[in-house]
Amino acid sequence: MQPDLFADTRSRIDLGPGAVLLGGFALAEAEALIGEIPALAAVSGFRHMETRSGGRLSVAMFNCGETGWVSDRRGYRYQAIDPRTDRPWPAIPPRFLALAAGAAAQAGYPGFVPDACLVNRYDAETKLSLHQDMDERDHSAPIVSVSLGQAATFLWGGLSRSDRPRRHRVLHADVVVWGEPSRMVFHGVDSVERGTHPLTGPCRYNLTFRKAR
Ligand code: MD6
Ligand code: FE
Repeated sequence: MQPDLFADTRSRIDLGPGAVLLGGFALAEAEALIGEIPALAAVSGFRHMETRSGGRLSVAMFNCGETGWVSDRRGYRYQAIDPRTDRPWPAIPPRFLALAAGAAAQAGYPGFVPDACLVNRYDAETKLSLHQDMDERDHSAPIVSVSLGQAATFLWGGLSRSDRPRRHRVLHADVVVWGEPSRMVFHGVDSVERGTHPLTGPCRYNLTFRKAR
């Protein structure tokens, strides 16, 4: 990892116990992270997954890692085989793993080794309603969520769905890490900002790292 040249200007926002927004944490690596996405997408591929109710998720996604999160008419789960290709998901690139481990360590979770990385693409107007990430078997590990490209509003609620969420702007290269006792906090994404990012155009990518098994 690059030395922390911008340590003075990076903001660190405590979201709650065990949860932090690391402003600009991925700046040195962001362009290289984005550069990995086309080759991964060529193996797996962005798709709008079906939901149990027959709708489609507005976020386009695929996974890399030993296991991956899927949604279809049977519900949500993790599986080692990509249902679109009938083959394993592509491996998590080493620079993804290094970034995720570095951010987790910075947030107080040393030794984070994710086995799943969900690659999300939010096109203009895409939102993700408040939810908990609860399909992982191991809730003792944190979640590491990397924002790339267009800025968006991240919603950070509480442990109850009715807790009113706070709104945090998440910019290119910001990383949010949350673990116990905030691991099951309701969160979401409200409105990707309009405009064109030099590295991603109109869209926002999000890499979400988990230990699922
Ligand atoms: C974010 N993403 O994009 C946060 N969760 O900043 C998520 O919380 C998320 O993108 C579950 C599935 C896909 C996601
Ligand atoms: Fe989530």
